[in-house]
Amino acid sequence: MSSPTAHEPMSASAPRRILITGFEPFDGADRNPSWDLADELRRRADRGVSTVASERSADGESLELHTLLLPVEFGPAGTRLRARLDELAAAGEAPDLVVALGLAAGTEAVALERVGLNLRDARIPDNGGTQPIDEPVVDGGPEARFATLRLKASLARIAAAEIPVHLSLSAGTFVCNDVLYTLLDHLDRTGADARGGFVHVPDLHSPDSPVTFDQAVQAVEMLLAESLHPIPDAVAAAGALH
Ligand code: PCA
Repeated sequence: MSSPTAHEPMSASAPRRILITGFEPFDGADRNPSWDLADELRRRADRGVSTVASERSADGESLELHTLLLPVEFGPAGTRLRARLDELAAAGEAPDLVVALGLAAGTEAVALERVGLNLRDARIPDNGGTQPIDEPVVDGGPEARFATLRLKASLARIAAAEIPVHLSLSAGTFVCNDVLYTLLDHLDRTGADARGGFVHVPDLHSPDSPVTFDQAVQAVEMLLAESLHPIPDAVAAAGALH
């Protein structure tokens, strides 16, 4: 292949593709900020104003950001995500990066999730009325799967922007964990060349939220930008004692 010349568009290469998921409202709420966040990330990518779009275009690459709204239901959430990933792969549009977003009400920071557990244990029924207790997400699957995003590089960058953020060792055992585990399982089993992971956000619509909606947008864009780099994660101590 010849290298681009002044007459060729810089973004002639295949676009970098990202899939972002968010959830429907649950537990009596009328909105879920995770979906509003996904939608805003898409709008910004479409307008070419996102951090990740501008960093890619500086490297001569274009960006395509797709979104998917997931039901807060054990089973259907993972099934819908798998179906969309299969559909994109069949169309030759498999994403390079898949990041699922969810609400963790009452938390103090953007949480970059490290681990998906093969465990369903619901404190409340899901939106379909199902309340599994101590069941696996995937029968016979490994006990845990680790996110493959560049979490430590992202953590450092987000923290440097003074946005409250931390690495989290548990996405809980409700539908968010289900989606994280299912996503990592699917990428692994299909041999997809994609990084995947999950971000929990506080209730961004609450006036008391410790993180503003705009900060959450910035944080996720930094995570996307860092995770599109085809290099290993940063090596930095960010472990926890508990
Ligand atoms: N949060 C829930 C499920 C949907 C969402 O936004 C969770 O943390 O499992």
